[in-house]
Amino acid sequence: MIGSEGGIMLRNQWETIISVAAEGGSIKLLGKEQSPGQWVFRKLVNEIQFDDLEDEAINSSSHDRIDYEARVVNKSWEEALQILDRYPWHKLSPREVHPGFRKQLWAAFQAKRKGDPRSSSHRPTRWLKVCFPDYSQKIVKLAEWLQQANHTTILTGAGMSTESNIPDFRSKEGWWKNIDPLMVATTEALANNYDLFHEFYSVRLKALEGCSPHKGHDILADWERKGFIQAIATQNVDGLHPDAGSRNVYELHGSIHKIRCQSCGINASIEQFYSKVACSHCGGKLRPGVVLFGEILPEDIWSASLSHIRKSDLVIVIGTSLEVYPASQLPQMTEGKTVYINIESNVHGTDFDLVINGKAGEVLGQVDDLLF
Ligand code: BV8
Repeated sequence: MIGSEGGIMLRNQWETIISVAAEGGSIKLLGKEQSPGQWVFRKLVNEIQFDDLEDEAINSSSHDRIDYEARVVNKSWEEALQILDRYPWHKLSPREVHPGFRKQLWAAFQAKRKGDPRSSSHRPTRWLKVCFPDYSQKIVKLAEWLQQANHTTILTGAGMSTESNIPDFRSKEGWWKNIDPLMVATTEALANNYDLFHEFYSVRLKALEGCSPHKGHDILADWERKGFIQAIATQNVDGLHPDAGSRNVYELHGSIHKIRCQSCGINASIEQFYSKVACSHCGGKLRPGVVLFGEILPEDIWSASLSHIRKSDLVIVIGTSLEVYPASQLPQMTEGKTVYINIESNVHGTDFDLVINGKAGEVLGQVDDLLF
C-alpha cells in the first residue's frame, strides 16, 4: 500500500538502506523502522536524468543537480524494490548498504543479474564487498564454485556435529581424549571386553539423546533440495544429516541407532541394548550398527560414495581429521576441485584446492548467504 506521509517525516529519522551511484548522480533508498521489523521506504534521487513524476524537487544545490525526494512512502520491501527497479540500480556502483538489508539486497541484485545475464555492466565483486564486507574471498570462491559445479559431493566427519553438542573424536575434548579407540571401537573389544564396549556405546548413545541438527545440517539439506549438492558421504554415525532432511546420505561408518545381534544379525531396540540383555533370538551380543575398526565398510555404501566422488567436479570435506582409512582416501579420488573446511588451521592445507578455517555451521551459513 502506498501512502503519502512524506511531509510529516523528518529527514534525520531515515536511514540509508542502499545507495548506488553512477557518474554524476546517485539513488538512495531510505528506510525508517516504525516498529521492530516494520519499515517504510522512500527514495532520494540526486540526478536530473532520473526525474520521476512522483518526486518533488527539494533542493537545487548546483547548476545541473537537483535532489528529488519521493513523497510516497512504501510500506513493504516489495514496493520499495519496485521503486528501485525503475532505475538500472543493479548496474550502478553500490556505495552503502544497510546491515539489516544486506541479504535482501544481495538476493535482489542476483535476481537482476539472472534476468539480464548478458549485461556486462554488473559489478558483482563490488556488490559482494558492500553487501558482505566481513566475508573472506575464500567464502566467495566456494560460493562461486558451488554455483558453477554440476556435481558436488560433501564428505563430513565428527566436526560437522560438534555444533550440535556432540563431541568429535580426536580434538582435545573428543571421545578419544581418555580412551584408546583400539580398546573399545573394535571387533576385539566386542568379542573379549564386552563390558567396556557396552559402556562406551551406551554413553555415546545417551549423549545423542536430545541432540538435533544445527544450521549447517539444515543448509546442506536445503542445498540438496535446491540442486547445489548431489550427495553426502558421512563418517558420522549420529544420523543428523537424515534428521535434517538430507536424502542422499551415505553413512560410511553405519548408524549407532541401529542395534543388531553380532551373531545372527537380527535387529533389536536401543532399550534392549541399554539393559545389556542377550539377543532374544540366539543369545548373541547386541551391538550398535557402526563399523568398528577392523570391519569392512558396507560395500554398497562405499561404492555409491566413490561413484559420487568420481563424478564430482566439486568435493567439500567438512570437519574431519581424515585419519581413518578408507574414508580418508575419498578426497583424492576426484578430479574435481576439493575444499577442506575445519575449525583448526594448518590441517591438510596443501592437499586441497581451497582450505577454509572456521566452524562448519558458520562457514556454510556464509556461503549460503551468497548463493542465488
Ligand atoms: C577397514 C567406530 C578394511 C564407530 C570408527 C594403519 C594405517 C592406516 C590404516 C590402518 C592402519 N591400521 C588399521 C587401519 C585401518 C583402520 C584405520 O584407519 N585405522 C587408523 C585409525 C589408523 N580402518 C579400519 O579398520 C576401517 N576398515 O580398513 O577395512 C580392512 C579390514 C580388516 C583388515 C584389513 C582391512 C574401519 C574404520 C572404522 C572407523 N570407525 N569408530 C564409532 O564408534 O563411531 S572411527 C571414528 O573416526 C569415528 O567413527 C569417525 O567416523 C571416524 C573419523 O573421525 P573424524 O570424523 O575425522 O573425527 P575426528 O575427531 O578425527 O576429527 C574431527 C575434525 O573436525 C577435527 O579435525 C576438528 O578440528 C574438526 N572440527 C571440530 N569441530 C569442528 C571442526 N571443524 C569444523 N567445524 C567444527 N565445528
